[in-house]
Amino acid sequence: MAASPDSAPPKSAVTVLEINICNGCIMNKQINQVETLAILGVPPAFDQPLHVGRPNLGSRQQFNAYIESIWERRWLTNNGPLVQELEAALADYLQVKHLILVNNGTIALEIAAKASGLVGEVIMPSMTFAATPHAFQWQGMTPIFCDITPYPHNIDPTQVEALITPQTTAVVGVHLWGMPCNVAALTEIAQRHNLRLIFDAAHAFGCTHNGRFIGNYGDAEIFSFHATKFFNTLEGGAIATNDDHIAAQASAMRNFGFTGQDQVGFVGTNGKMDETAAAMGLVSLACIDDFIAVNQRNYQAYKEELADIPGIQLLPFDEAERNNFQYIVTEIDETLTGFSRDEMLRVLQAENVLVRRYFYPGCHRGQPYAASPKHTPVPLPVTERVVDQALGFPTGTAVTPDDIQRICQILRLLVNINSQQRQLLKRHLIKKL
Ligand code: T4K
Repeated sequence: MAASPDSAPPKSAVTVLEINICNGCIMNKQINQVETLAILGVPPAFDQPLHVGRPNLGSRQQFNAYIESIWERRWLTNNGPLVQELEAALADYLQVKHLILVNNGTIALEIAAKASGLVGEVIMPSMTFAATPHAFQWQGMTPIFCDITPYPHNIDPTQVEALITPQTTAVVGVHLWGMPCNVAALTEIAQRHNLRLIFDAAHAFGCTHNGRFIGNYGDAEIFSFHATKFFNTLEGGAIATNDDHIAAQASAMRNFGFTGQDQVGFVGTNGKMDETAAAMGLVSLACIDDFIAVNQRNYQAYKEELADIPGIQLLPFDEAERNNFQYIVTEIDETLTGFSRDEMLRVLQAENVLVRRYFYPGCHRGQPYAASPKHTPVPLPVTERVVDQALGFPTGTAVTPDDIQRICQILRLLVNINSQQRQLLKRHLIKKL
């Protein structure tokens, strides 16, 4: 298959790079020369896109059987039997006293905030998905952004105290990429200032900290079981807590604040998980060890492949703990790679490797937070460096070690090309903007 004239690289680049778009090297293309890069107009390395967040699917047969049972029972939602079964199974898995399933991680955060009595200002990292600050802002609270540590990319406890004001009611840590926050330091600060401590553990289901599952720390922790998470319930989430009062409040709040039939105790919302979501959760739970094993295999493959590529630093998991390995995150150091993170992203996306700039440009630079300086009272230099350098790679059950080897061949080629080729490629990237 030859490249069409439309997709051929510009003539100047063809001449100087001596690009040779031949039939043979394209079908099963060898990624060993600049001219084999799809950004120059030849076909991509992958026929189908490789996604970050392609859902893991368990047994279709088992899922169908659950759907049949839902059909038979005519019990579709409102604390149905599958929701109750999944709730008990997840509480048991995490060894936590209370686990309250809800319909997504954002609602889990909103309910956890309300159930913990939060108002006023809440200190949190900007280096997170928009859902973290939005859940609090949506309820009339004020997210105050704090910087992160260079590794892991979590809220920096040494900076939290300076942000505490008389309006502060909580600190929210995010266990980004499933890597635990400095729980001890945050707990100490929260206790000393009489603040609530909530963890956004959207990425950290199945991970431990000091040998204990995430879900057991702070006043409450929340999970996301969105389709893109390694363990999913289609859409879904949960609040995990060992606090009986928070659990009772959260449980009622997900059901409009009903505390009994015809009895509304306080304001609530509709955070109920339905039976199909719970069915998916039960199917996913049956395969959770397999999903983690695949993620770990892929992580090891990236680790080995990236080891000899300068300037592409894989964020390591603490292998003394249990990890879910669901996010493969690197930091790109342009001074060593010769290409910026965004240039690499464009080269890789042209190859159908849909890498992601999670969480660019940082919540503090998005609305409504950018519009008011009150959200960002201090500079966030580490966050701003990381959002410019972080690049997330595809993993999960849809990705194989061969895919990873091929992805890393592209990276190796980019990092090792000579300066003349690099300049030409960069000019080409600029032209394509
Ligand atoms: N806190 C944190 C720290 C979070 O990261 C999140 C969510 C939350 C709180 C809130 O939890 P939820 O309310 O969402 O439960 C995704 C997810 O929508 C979001 O859940 C997640 N974090 C965030 C990090 O990522 P996108 O914008 O990356 O999704 P999208 O649609 O681009 O999908 C990613 C890739 O996966 C695509 O390339 C396509 C592929 N895909 C996606 C879906 C949904 C599939 O192949 N099949 C699918 O069904 O946000």
